[in-house]
Amino acid sequence: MADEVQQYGADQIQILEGLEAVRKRPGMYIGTTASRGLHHLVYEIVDNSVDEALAGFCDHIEVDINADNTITVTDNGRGIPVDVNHKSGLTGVEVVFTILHAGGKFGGGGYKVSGGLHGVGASVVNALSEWLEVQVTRNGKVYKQRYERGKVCYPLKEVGTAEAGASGTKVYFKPDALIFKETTVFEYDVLKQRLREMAFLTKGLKITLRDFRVEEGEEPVEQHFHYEGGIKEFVQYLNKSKTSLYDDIMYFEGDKNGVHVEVSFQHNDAFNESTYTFVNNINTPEGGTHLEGFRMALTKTFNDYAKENKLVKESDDNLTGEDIREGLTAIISVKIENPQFEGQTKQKLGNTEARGAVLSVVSEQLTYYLEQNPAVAKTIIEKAVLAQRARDAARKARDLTRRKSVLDGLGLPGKLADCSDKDPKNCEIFIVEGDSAGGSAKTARSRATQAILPLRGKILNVEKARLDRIYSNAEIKAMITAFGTGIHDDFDISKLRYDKIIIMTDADVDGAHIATLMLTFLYRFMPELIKQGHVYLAQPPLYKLEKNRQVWYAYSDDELNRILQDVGRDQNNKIQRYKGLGEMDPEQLWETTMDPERRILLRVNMNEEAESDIDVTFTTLMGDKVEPRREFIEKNAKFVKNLDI
Ligand code: 28G
Repeated sequence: MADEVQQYGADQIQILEGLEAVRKRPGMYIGTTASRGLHHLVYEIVDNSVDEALAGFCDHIEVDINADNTITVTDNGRGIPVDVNHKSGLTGVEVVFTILHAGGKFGGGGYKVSGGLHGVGASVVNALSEWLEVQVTRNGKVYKQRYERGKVCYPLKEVGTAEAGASGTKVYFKPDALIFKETTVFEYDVLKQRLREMAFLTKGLKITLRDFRVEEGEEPVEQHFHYEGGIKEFVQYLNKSKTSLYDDIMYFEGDKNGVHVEVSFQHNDAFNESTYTFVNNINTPEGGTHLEGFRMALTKTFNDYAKENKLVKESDDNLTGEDIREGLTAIISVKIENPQFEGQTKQKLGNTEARGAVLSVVSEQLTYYLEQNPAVAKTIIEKAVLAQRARDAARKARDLTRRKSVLDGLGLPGKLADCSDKDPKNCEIFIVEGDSAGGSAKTARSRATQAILPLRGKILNVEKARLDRIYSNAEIKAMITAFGTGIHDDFDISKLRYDKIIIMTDADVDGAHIATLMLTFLYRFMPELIKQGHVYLAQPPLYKLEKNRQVWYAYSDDELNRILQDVGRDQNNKIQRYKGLGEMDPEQLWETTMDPERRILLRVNMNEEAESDIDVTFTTLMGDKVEPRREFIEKNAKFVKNLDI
């Protein structure tokens, strides 16, 4: 293709040097060249379409994952300008795809620091693609240009006439395997999450996601995301499997100090808060000024209302923000010209004008809403008053446990059979359902490095209990103490006493439920353990097959069938179905589930990209000779996907 490349002027050389820099240090521009960075390419292109939608000219974006893992993004906007800009001597299209805009969108840490109209990421995507083709429909004509690893293959050319009134942009690209060495395979669910979020954040916008990687003759997988209610529907979606405290979903919108503010929220009967904040459609997991403004508005408005309407006594303590936010699901979305991102990972909004803007939009409109809807106001305040009382009780309970040094890891729980090795890196702890299985596990374990903590019966569902009950729950206290890290503000991962925390429950529905409850606890109280990959699920077998003094274990019905196929179905087969861990003798438990050389563990992952989806996904971690089991495990691991939903 090189001979087709245009004549180089000084400008072109500069462009090539710019895109060359992107190829040399891709991490600087997309954060990582692992799977996350690969998916980032799609968001960069889609961002440009979303910007066109925000400008009011586009209402449909289609994203296709083609059969060969290339991507096609299509929008029905105005089409990127095709005329030559006199200053640069380039067409608008070429500017968008070849000029690396000053500073780029990414700070030193590789995080996006500016969303803005017609974002600057397209040239980065172009630089990191083996090839990229753009097709623009505009002025009744269709234009096309192709690039290879960022280099222009031919000048923008007219390739046809458009249908009457049609306009838009289509971008078709193949991520460069030389850059994305780990993987060039797109994950449908990852794209789905982000595109759904984009659709929630841009009301009225239709986004279609299609996956053509299907068996021959089958229809592509296809999903549509389209929310006329925008973030109000986002809140409804997040609360859909919860019991809301009232029917309305608050929605406030306004402009102030050049900040566009949108806020939506609703309370449910649970106790945790789920607030997600966005700046120019970019998630800000560390919050910042917009979140502060929202919290100030909520605390002040509800306290004022409660006092004025005598729902609390004048002499009572104020409700704290935390009390008012108990059970709150909220989305805060601001659009701002020059967002400043702060904090370690640049995920925290710094613009002070955003604080005032959110504070004033929410205070004003919420005050009015509460006056018009006294029943809703009363419901929320009553819940907050209960939270206030529980908080007092919890503080007392916590102080008590602290004094006993239980949470400092001094007194280990009596039920814990600890390991002898004191180096956490070598150690693992099995959290085992039931005393009898706990007994087998204690016998079976490798004493030096494996600790066993048996838990009795179902553990407390922390989603359905207030802090005072949680802190006084024996099973939860035992876990906290055994891990050694403390929780919440006291959490310190460097004190973790085991490298692996392995949840070992029966391979049935009850066992799955118990595992879910434990994961819920870990997720809410020690999310770092999950984020840093310390949490695992053990995989006990479902069947034992004996034949002619040989033994096989099967971890699924399918696997049992496969084995039976191999060994032949006849009366010499002795098949035992394990109803629980307790039915295995220690030796079997060791062989099948605990022996690091032979067992299968699932590592629990948290998807930090789309945290609003609160999903927990799994990857497999296996010993040798277990390849056929993978499929089963991946399917069955889904039971804890969407813990929160
Ligand atoms: C399908 C995948 C990605 C886009 C537009 C539309 C305009 C535009 C895009 O302008 C600004 C300034 C001059 C080059 C703006 C069209 C005003 C009037 C646009 C997209 C850059 C960019 N008419 N649609 N960019 N110009 N869609 N979709 O990229 O120098 S990018």
